[in-house]
Amino acid sequence: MRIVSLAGGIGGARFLRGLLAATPDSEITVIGNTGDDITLYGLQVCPDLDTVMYTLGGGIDEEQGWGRQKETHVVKEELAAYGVEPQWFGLGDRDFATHIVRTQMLKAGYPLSAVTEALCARWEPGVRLIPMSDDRTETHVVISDGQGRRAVHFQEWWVRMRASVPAEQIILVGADQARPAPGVLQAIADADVVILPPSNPVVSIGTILQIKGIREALETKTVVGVSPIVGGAPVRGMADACLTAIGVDTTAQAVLELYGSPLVDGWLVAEEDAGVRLDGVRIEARPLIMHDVESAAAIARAALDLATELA
Ligand code: GDP
Ligand code: FO1
Ligand code: CA
Ligand code: CA
Repeated sequence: MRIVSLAGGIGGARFLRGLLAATPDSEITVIGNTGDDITLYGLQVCPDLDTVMYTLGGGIDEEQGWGRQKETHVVKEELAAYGVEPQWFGLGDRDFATHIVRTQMLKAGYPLSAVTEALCARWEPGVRLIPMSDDRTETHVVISDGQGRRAVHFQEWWVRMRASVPAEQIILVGADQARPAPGVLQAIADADVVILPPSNPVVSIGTILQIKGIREALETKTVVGVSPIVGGAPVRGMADACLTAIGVDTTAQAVLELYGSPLVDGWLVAEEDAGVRLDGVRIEARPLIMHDVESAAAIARAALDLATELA
Protein backbone atom coordinates (compact mmCIF):
# COMPACT_ATOMS: atom_id res chain seq x y z
CA MET A 1 0.00 0.00 0.00
CA ARG A 2 1.16 3.54 -0.73
CA ILE A 3 0.60 5.83 2.24
CA VAL A 4 1.18 9.56 2.60
CA SER A 5 1.27 11.07 6.08
CA LEU A 6 1.74 14.67 7.04
CA ALA A 7 3.83 15.19 10.20
CA GLY A 8 4.89 17.74 12.77
CA GLY A 9 7.34 16.73 15.49
CA ILE A 10 6.67 14.45 18.48
CA GLY A 11 3.03 13.52 17.81
CA GLY A 12 3.74 12.86 14.14
CA ALA A 13 6.95 10.94 14.75
CA ARG A 14 5.50 8.66 17.44
CA PHE A 15 2.50 7.91 15.26
CA LEU A 16 4.76 7.13 12.30
CA ARG A 17 6.80 4.71 14.38
CA GLY A 18 3.52 2.89 15.06
CA LEU A 19 2.52 3.07 11.40
CA LEU A 20 5.81 1.47 10.33
CA ALA A 21 5.33 -1.31 12.88
CA ALA A 22 1.73 -1.85 11.76
CA THR A 23 2.51 -2.02 8.05
CA PRO A 24 6.20 -2.74 7.44
CA ASP A 25 5.67 -3.53 3.74
CA SER A 26 3.94 -0.28 2.86
CA GLU A 27 5.63 2.55 1.02
CA ILE A 28 5.28 5.56 3.32
CA THR A 29 5.94 9.15 2.26
CA VAL A 30 6.01 11.75 5.02
CA ILE A 31 5.42 15.42 4.27
CA GLY A 32 7.18 17.26 7.10
CA ASN A 33 6.45 20.67 8.62
CA THR A 34 9.17 23.27 8.17
CA GLY A 35 7.31 26.26 9.59
CA ASP A 36 9.12 25.69 12.93
CA ASP A 37 12.51 26.10 11.26
CA ILE A 38 14.87 28.68 12.70
CA THR A 39 18.30 30.05 11.89
CA LEU A 40 20.55 30.01 14.95
CA TYR A 41 24.24 31.01 14.99
CA GLY A 42 24.08 30.94 11.18
CA LEU A 43 22.83 27.35 11.17
CA GLN A 44 19.56 26.10 9.71
CA VAL A 45 17.61 24.12 12.31
CA CYS A 46 14.58 22.03 11.25
CA PRO A 47 13.11 20.68 14.51
CA ASP A 48 10.18 18.76 13.07
CA LEU A 49 12.13 17.10 10.23
CA ASP A 50 14.83 16.13 12.73
CA THR A 51 12.32 14.80 15.26
CA VAL A 52 10.85 12.49 12.61
CA MET A 53 14.30 11.47 11.32
CA TYR A 54 15.78 10.77 14.78
CA THR A 55 12.65 9.04 16.12
CA LEU A 56 12.34 6.66 13.17
CA GLY A 57 16.11 6.26 12.91
CA GLY A 58 16.54 5.30 16.58
CA GLY A 59 18.48 8.41 17.62
CA ILE A 60 15.86 10.40 19.50
CA ASP A 61 16.00 11.35 23.18
CA GLU A 62 12.95 9.33 24.21
CA GLU A 63 12.05 11.23 27.38
CA GLN A 64 12.35 14.67 25.81
CA GLY A 65 10.84 13.65 22.48
CA TRP A 66 13.22 15.90 20.52
CA GLY A 67 17.00 16.12 20.14
CA ARG A 68 19.54 13.31 20.34
CA GLN A 69 19.90 10.58 22.95
CA LYS A 70 23.19 10.53 24.93
CA GLU A 71 23.53 14.24 24.14
CA THR A 72 26.15 16.62 25.60
CA HIS A 73 26.05 20.44 25.63
CA VAL A 74 29.64 21.65 25.48
CA VAL A 75 29.12 23.93 22.45
CA LYS A 76 26.07 25.53 24.08
CA GLU A 77 28.10 26.24 27.25
CA GLU A 78 30.95 27.73 25.22
CA LEU A 79 28.55 29.94 23.25
CA ALA A 80 27.02 31.12 26.53
CA ALA A 81 30.51 31.92 27.86
CA TYR A 82 30.86 34.30 24.90
CA GLY A 83 27.45 35.76 25.76
CA VAL A 84 26.07 34.70 22.39
CA GLU A 85 22.27 34.81 22.08
CA PRO A 86 19.86 33.15 22.08
CA GLN A 87 20.53 31.11 25.19
CA TRP A 88 16.93 29.92 25.54
CA PHE A 89 17.20 27.35 22.74
CA GLY A 90 19.16 24.24 23.68
CA LEU A 91 21.09 22.70 20.80
CA GLY A 92 23.14 19.68 21.84
CA ASP A 93 26.55 18.79 20.44
CA ARG A 94 25.39 15.77 18.43
CA ASP A 95 22.42 17.71 17.10
CA PHE A 96 24.75 20.58 16.10
CA ALA A 97 26.44 18.26 13.59
CA THR A 98 23.13 17.76 11.77
CA HIS A 99 22.63 21.52 11.47
CA ILE A 100 26.21 22.02 10.27
CA VAL A 101 25.81 19.41 7.53
CA ARG A 102 22.41 20.80 6.53
CA THR A 103 23.64 24.39 6.40
CA GLN A 104 26.77 23.47 4.46
CA MET A 105 24.70 21.64 1.83
CA LEU A 106 22.15 24.47 1.60
CA LYS A 107 24.98 26.98 1.14
CA ALA A 108 26.38 24.76 -1.63
CA GLY A 109 23.05 25.12 -3.41
CA TYR A 110 21.21 21.90 -2.60
CA PRO A 111 17.48 22.32 -1.90
CA LEU A 112 16.22 21.31 1.56
CA SER A 113 14.50 18.23 0.09
CA ALA A 114 17.84 16.94 -1.25
CA VAL A 115 19.58 17.79 2.03
CA THR A 116 16.91 15.93 4.00
CA GLU A 117 17.34 12.89 1.76
CA ALA A 118 21.11 13.02 2.36
CA LEU A 119 20.67 13.24 6.16
CA CYS A 120 18.18 10.35 6.02
CA ALA A 121 20.76 8.19 4.20
CA ARG A 122 22.47 7.94 7.57
CA TRP A 123 19.35 7.48 9.72
CA GLU A 124 17.38 5.13 7.43
CA PRO A 125 14.01 6.15 8.88
CA GLY A 126 12.13 3.58 6.76
CA VAL A 127 9.96 6.27 5.20
CA ARG A 128 10.58 8.82 2.48
CA LEU A 129 10.75 12.14 4.36
CA ILE A 130 10.09 15.25 2.24
CA PRO A 131 9.88 18.79 3.64
CA MET A 132 6.56 20.46 2.75
CA SER A 133 8.50 23.02 0.70
CA ASP A 134 12.04 23.86 -0.35
CA ASP A 135 11.08 27.51 -0.04
CA ARG A 136 11.79 29.15 3.26
CA THR A 137 8.76 29.77 5.48
CA GLU A 138 8.68 30.65 9.19
CA THR A 139 5.84 30.63 11.67
CA HIS A 140 5.69 33.91 13.59
CA VAL A 141 3.45 34.72 16.52
CA VAL A 142 1.98 38.17 17.23
CA ILE A 143 1.98 38.95 20.95
CA SER A 144 1.58 41.97 23.22
CA ASP A 145 3.83 42.20 26.26
CA GLY A 146 5.99 44.75 28.11
CA GLN A 147 7.72 45.52 24.82
CA GLY A 148 4.46 46.33 23.02
CA ARG A 149 2.71 44.51 20.17
CA ARG A 150 5.17 42.61 18.02
CA ALA A 151 5.80 39.40 16.12
CA VAL A 152 8.29 36.87 17.45
CA HIS A 153 9.53 33.64 15.92
CA PHE A 154 7.35 30.66 16.84
CA GLN A 155 10.25 29.07 18.75
CA GLU A 156 10.69 32.18 20.91
CA TRP A 157 7.00 32.09 21.85
CA TRP A 158 6.94 28.30 22.32
CA VAL A 159 10.29 27.63 23.98
CA ARG A 160 11.30 30.90 25.67
CA MET A 161 7.82 32.05 26.69
CA ARG A 162 6.32 28.53 26.99
CA ALA A 163 3.29 30.00 25.19
CA SER A 164 2.43 31.87 28.41
CA VAL A 165 1.72 35.14 26.55
CA PRO A 166 -1.50 34.80 24.52
CA ALA A 167 -0.93 34.58 20.76
CA GLU A 168 -2.97 37.23 18.94
CA GLN A 169 -2.13 35.84 15.53
CA ILE A 170 -0.10 32.96 14.15
CA ILE A 171 1.31 33.70 10.69
CA LEU A 172 3.29 31.57 8.26
CA VAL A 173 5.71 34.11 6.78
CA GLY A 174 6.50 33.22 3.17
CA ALA A 175 3.40 31.04 2.67
CA ASP A 176 2.27 32.96 -0.43
CA GLN A 177 5.51 32.29 -2.29
CA ALA A 178 6.15 28.74 -1.07
CA ARG A 179 5.60 25.86 -3.50
CA PRO A 180 5.36 22.20 -2.47
CA ALA A 181 8.77 20.50 -2.57
CA PRO A 182 9.48 18.19 -5.52
CA GLY A 183 7.71 14.88 -5.00
CA VAL A 184 5.05 16.16 -2.60
CA LEU A 185 2.13 16.47 -5.03
CA GLN A 186 3.18 13.33 -6.91
CA ALA A 187 3.29 11.29 -3.69
CA ILE A 188 -0.20 12.51 -2.81
CA ALA A 189 -1.49 11.71 -6.31
CA ASP A 190 0.00 8.18 -6.09
CA ALA A 191 -1.22 7.50 -2.54
CA ASP A 192 -3.84 4.87 -1.76
CA VAL A 193 -4.57 6.56 1.57
CA VAL A 194 -3.53 9.73 3.37
CA ILE A 195 -3.17 9.98 7.14
CA LEU A 196 -3.26 13.09 9.30
CA PRO A 197 -1.44 11.96 12.47
CA PRO A 198 -2.12 13.49 15.89
CA SER A 199 0.16 16.47 15.24
CA ASN A 200 -0.48 20.07 16.28
CA PRO A 201 -3.50 21.12 14.17
CA VAL A 202 -2.36 24.74 13.92
CA VAL A 203 1.44 24.92 13.70
CA SER A 204 2.12 21.46 12.22
CA ILE A 205 -0.80 20.18 10.08
CA GLY A 206 -2.32 23.66 9.63
CA THR A 207 1.05 24.94 8.42
CA ILE A 208 1.51 22.19 5.82
CA LEU A 209 -2.06 22.75 4.57
CA GLN A 210 -1.18 26.40 3.85
CA ILE A 211 1.33 25.46 1.14
CA LYS A 212 -0.34 26.15 -2.19
CA GLY A 213 -1.79 23.04 -3.81
CA ILE A 214 -1.38 20.62 -0.91
CA ARG A 215 -4.90 20.92 0.55
CA GLU A 216 -6.46 20.72 -2.93
CA ALA A 217 -4.43 17.59 -3.74
CA LEU A 218 -5.46 15.96 -0.44
CA GLU A 219 -9.13 16.71 -1.05
CA THR A 220 -9.15 14.25 -3.96
CA LYS A 221 -7.90 11.40 -1.73
CA THR A 222 -9.20 9.25 1.10
CA VAL A 223 -7.94 11.01 4.22
CA VAL A 224 -8.17 9.68 7.77
CA GLY A 225 -7.14 11.85 10.72
CA VAL A 226 -6.25 10.98 14.30
CA SER A 227 -7.42 13.51 16.89
CA PRO A 228 -4.55 15.21 18.74
CA ILE A 229 -7.04 16.29 21.40
CA VAL A 230 -8.21 13.73 23.94
CA GLY A 231 -10.92 14.60 26.44
CA GLY A 232 -10.56 18.33 25.76
CA ALA A 233 -6.78 18.53 26.20
CA PRO A 234 -3.66 18.06 24.10
CA VAL A 235 -2.05 14.91 25.42
CA ARG A 236 1.30 16.68 25.72
CA GLY A 237 2.50 20.14 24.82
CA MET A 238 0.59 23.40 24.54
CA ALA A 239 -1.49 22.97 21.38
CA ASP A 240 -4.44 24.52 23.26
CA ALA A 241 -2.63 27.89 23.18
CA CYS A 242 -2.35 27.62 19.37
CA LEU A 243 -6.01 26.64 18.94
CA THR A 244 -7.17 29.49 21.19
CA ALA A 245 -5.14 31.92 19.03
CA ILE A 246 -7.16 30.99 15.93
CA GLY A 247 -10.49 30.89 17.78
CA VAL A 248 -10.88 27.11 17.82
CA ASP A 249 -11.91 25.17 20.94
CA THR A 250 -9.57 22.52 22.30
CA THR A 251 -11.86 19.60 21.46
CA ALA A 252 -11.74 16.68 19.04
CA GLN A 253 -14.96 18.08 17.48
CA ALA A 254 -13.52 21.56 16.85
CA VAL A 255 -10.28 20.22 15.35
CA LEU A 256 -12.30 18.02 12.97
CA GLU A 257 -14.37 21.06 11.95
CA LEU A 258 -11.16 23.04 11.45
CA TYR A 259 -9.86 20.44 8.97
CA GLY A 260 -13.38 20.00 7.63
CA SER A 261 -15.01 17.95 4.92
CA PRO A 262 -14.16 17.29 2.04
CA LEU A 263 -10.57 17.18 3.34
CA VAL A 264 -11.22 14.57 6.02
CA ASP A 265 -13.19 11.37 5.30
CA GLY A 266 -12.51 9.47 8.52
CA TRP A 267 -11.66 10.68 12.04
CA LEU A 268 -10.43 8.69 14.99
CA VAL A 269 -11.35 10.10 18.38
CA ALA A 270 -10.65 8.84 21.89
CA GLU A 271 -13.34 6.81 23.60
CA GLU A 272 -14.27 9.74 25.89
CA ASP A 273 -14.91 11.89 22.77
CA ALA A 274 -17.27 9.36 21.15
CA GLY A 275 -20.03 11.99 20.59
CA VAL A 276 -18.12 13.83 17.83
CA ARG A 277 -20.11 14.18 14.57
CA LEU A 278 -19.62 15.86 11.18
CA ASP A 279 -21.56 15.34 7.92
CA GLY A 280 -19.54 13.39 5.38
CA VAL A 281 -17.05 12.06 7.93
CA ARG A 282 -16.96 8.52 9.43
CA ILE A 283 -15.99 8.76 13.06
CA GLU A 284 -14.68 5.89 15.19
CA ALA A 285 -13.65 5.87 18.84
CA ARG A 286 -10.43 4.10 19.89
CA PRO A 287 -7.83 4.42 22.67
CA LEU A 288 -5.65 7.25 21.32
CA ILE A 289 -2.84 7.56 23.85
CA MET A 290 0.54 6.56 22.43
CA HIS A 291 2.21 5.00 25.48
CA ASP A 292 4.67 2.98 23.41
CA VAL A 293 5.20 1.60 19.89
CA GLU A 294 2.48 -1.05 20.38
CA SER A 295 -0.23 1.45 21.31
CA ALA A 296 0.84 3.75 18.46
CA ALA A 297 0.72 0.77 16.08
CA ALA A 298 -2.83 -0.07 17.21
CA ILE A 299 -3.91 3.52 16.43
CA ALA A 300 -2.19 3.36 13.05
CA ARG A 301 -3.87 0.03 12.25
CA ALA A 302 -7.27 1.52 13.13
CA ALA A 303 -6.58 4.52 10.87
CA LEU A 304 -5.54 2.25 7.99
CA ASP A 305 -8.55 -0.04 8.44
CA LEU A 306 -10.89 2.94 8.37
CA ALA A 307 -9.13 4.39 5.32
CA THR A 308 -9.28 1.07 3.46
CA GLU A 309 -13.02 0.82 4.18
CA LEU A 310 -13.61 4.36 2.94
CA ALA A 311 -11.35 4.18 -0.13
P1 GDP B 1 5.57 18.94 17.87
O1 GDP B 1 5.90 19.53 16.53
O2 GDP B 1 6.75 18.36 18.54
O3 GDP B 1 4.75 19.84 18.71
O4 GDP B 1 4.70 17.66 17.53
P2 GDP B 1 3.40 17.43 16.64
O5 GDP B 1 2.89 18.68 16.05
O6 GDP B 1 3.67 16.29 15.72
O7 GDP B 1 2.40 16.87 17.70
C1 GDP B 1 2.09 17.56 18.86
C2 GDP B 1 0.69 17.16 19.25
O8 GDP B 1 0.63 15.76 19.38
C3 GDP B 1 0.29 17.67 20.59
O9 GDP B 1 -0.33 18.93 20.41
C4 GDP B 1 -0.72 16.64 21.08
O10 GDP B 1 -2.01 17.15 20.87
C5 GDP B 1 -0.48 15.44 20.19
N1 GDP B 1 -0.12 14.24 20.91
C6 GDP B 1 1.02 14.00 21.58
N2 GDP B 1 1.01 12.76 22.13
C7 GDP B 1 -0.19 12.21 21.78
C8 GDP B 1 -0.83 10.95 22.06
O11 GDP B 1 -0.30 10.07 22.73
N3 GDP B 1 -2.07 10.76 21.53
C9 GDP B 1 -2.70 11.72 20.78
N4 GDP B 1 -3.92 11.44 20.30
N5 GDP B 1 -2.13 12.92 20.53
C10 GDP B 1 -0.91 13.15 21.02
N1 FO1 C 1 12.17 22.55 22.87
C1 FO1 C 1 12.29 23.17 24.06
O1 FO1 C 1 11.32 23.26 24.78
N2 FO1 C 1 13.49 23.70 24.46
C2 FO1 C 1 14.60 23.62 23.70
O2 FO1 C 1 15.64 24.10 24.09
C3 FO1 C 1 14.50 22.94 22.44
C4 FO1 C 1 15.60 22.75 21.62
C5 FO1 C 1 15.46 22.00 20.43
C6 FO1 C 1 16.57 21.75 19.63
C7 FO1 C 1 16.44 21.02 18.47
C8 FO1 C 1 15.20 20.52 18.10
O3 FO1 C 1 15.06 19.81 16.97
C9 FO1 C 1 14.10 20.75 18.89
C10 FO1 C 1 14.21 21.50 20.06
N3 FO1 C 1 13.10 21.74 20.88
C11 FO1 C 1 13.23 22.41 22.07
C12 FO1 C 1 11.77 21.25 20.50
C13 FO1 C 1 11.07 22.08 19.45
O4 FO1 C 1 11.62 23.32 19.20
C14 FO1 C 1 9.60 22.33 19.69
O5 FO1 C 1 9.02 21.45 20.59
C15 FO1 C 1 8.87 22.21 18.41
O6 FO1 C 1 9.40 22.93 17.36
C16 FO1 C 1 7.41 22.59 18.61
O7 FO1 C 1 6.76 22.01 17.63
CA1 CA D 1 6.61 21.36 15.55
CA1 CA E 1 -11.93 13.63 1.16
